[in-house]
Amino acid sequence: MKEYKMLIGGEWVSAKSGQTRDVTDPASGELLAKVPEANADDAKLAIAAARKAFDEGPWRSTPALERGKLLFKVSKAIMDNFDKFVEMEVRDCGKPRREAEFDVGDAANCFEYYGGLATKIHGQTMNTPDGSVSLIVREPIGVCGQIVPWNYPLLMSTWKLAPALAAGNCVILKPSELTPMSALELGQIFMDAGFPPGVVNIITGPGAGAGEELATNPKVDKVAFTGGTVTGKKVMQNATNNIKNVTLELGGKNPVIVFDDCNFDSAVDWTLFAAFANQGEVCSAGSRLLVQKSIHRKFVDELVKRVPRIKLGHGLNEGVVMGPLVSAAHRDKVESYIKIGIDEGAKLLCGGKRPEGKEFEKGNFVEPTIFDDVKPSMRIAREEIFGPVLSVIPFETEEEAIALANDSEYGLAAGVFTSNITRGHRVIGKIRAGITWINNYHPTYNEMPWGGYKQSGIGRELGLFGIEAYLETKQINIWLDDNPVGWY
Ligand code: TXE
Repeated sequence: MKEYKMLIGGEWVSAKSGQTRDVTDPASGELLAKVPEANADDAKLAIAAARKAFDEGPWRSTPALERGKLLFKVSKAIMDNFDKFVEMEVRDCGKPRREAEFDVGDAANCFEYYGGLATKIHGQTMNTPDGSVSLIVREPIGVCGQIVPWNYPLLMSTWKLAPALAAGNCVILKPSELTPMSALELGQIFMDAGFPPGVVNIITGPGAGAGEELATNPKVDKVAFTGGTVTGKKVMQNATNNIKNVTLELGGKNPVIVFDDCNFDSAVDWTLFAAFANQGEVCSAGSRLLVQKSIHRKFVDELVKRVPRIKLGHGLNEGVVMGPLVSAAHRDKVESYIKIGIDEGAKLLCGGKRPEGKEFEKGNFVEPTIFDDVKPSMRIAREEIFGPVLSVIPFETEEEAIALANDSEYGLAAGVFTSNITRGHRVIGKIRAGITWINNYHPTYNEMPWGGYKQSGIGRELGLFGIEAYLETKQINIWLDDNPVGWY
């Protein structure tokens, strides 16, 4: 058990109230750590530290090359501590080891990517009509509040920190109260790398209080949030206080469309991964399977046949590819949706319950669950469950598949399986979603923009778009004629 402090203004501090929160392993209930329970007062201190570092500190004038090199150091330190981070992520949020390994590697690569981009922030020059020399320059936005969820603690922290720092901002990061450990460990890496005090502040605490303060406080220039759509709406409302720049990455009810001309085996494999990777606790999870009627029965039978290959258990155990849900409360929510699905008349094909056996007794496990004959109007077809629950809806024509796919308040991700690439392009072109795949699902690239249409969010993270989200734009017009114009 480790006792953590949080990082404010370059110092490791306790919460002003002295309160702490227990962090437990969702697979075993084991106490892992105690972390400070920040409230709005602590958030205000962190905001003041970031404000001071931005307004008075050396960060804005630190050459981009130096900022980039510091981010390279962070990347290297993550890789030097690869196993430690992997184990921590598995224990903290319950993911299987192989997925934690992807996350830690991706996080290191993301810091490296944005370290490289720090020196590639360019402005423009314009030929203005009166002959002035006109420049467009890019500047950091200022102080950024960054609020991240519990499903990818290290990676979501990274997606927020790396571009913001590359662009020259100062930040206050708040990880989820359920999974704060890797963000705090990252804090130590920032200190060791030599970031000036106050440039990176990390506070741990709940959304009500600490999180709300980051969204509301007028000294914060931007708030970037990843989490549920209901919370995202609150963050956006609170951000109107001082018209903050806002980036939101919210929920999804993402369709996977399988046509009868697909590569059958590969489509089955990816469909299971789409739905059940990270226990389905993924905003981009392919949780709605739209499958063409001509192969519906065969496809669903094959899915069900392969489900027993999904080994549940503690993510550190050999061969485990599905861990527990993050908390007992979240398991209750997922189980309530399973009950809703049964009550609505969907056909439960497999799962729907907790696994039996001693190793599962103390964890928040739910078996991979597939519902067939789901009607598009059912709640399990419309609402984000955020667990290992797949809803299958059969369709007949391409037009019907597109209409069903778009029949959602969300628009985060989508997948299409077909061996007709023309059809693949045509269908994806008509789907209102920001992240799409043809003939696979989930691979995510630091170079590619991540974010959603409709109620799945505003703005994009990652890639060049990700650094854009942390830059202001200024025009500078230079008059070259010394003679008075004679206006008056
Ligand atoms: O997330 P919240 P919760 C979805 C998923 C899940 C549901 C609720 O469907 O079942 O959201 O999960 C902070 N002001 N996703 O309640 O509330 C909070 O402390 C400012 C989708 O765990 O969105 C945490 O740091 N901040 C998702 C972060 O917001 C607030 C990932 C996310 O918490 C706040 C997670 C407030 N008023 C859940 N209230 C995705 N898109 O990946 C909470 N927070």
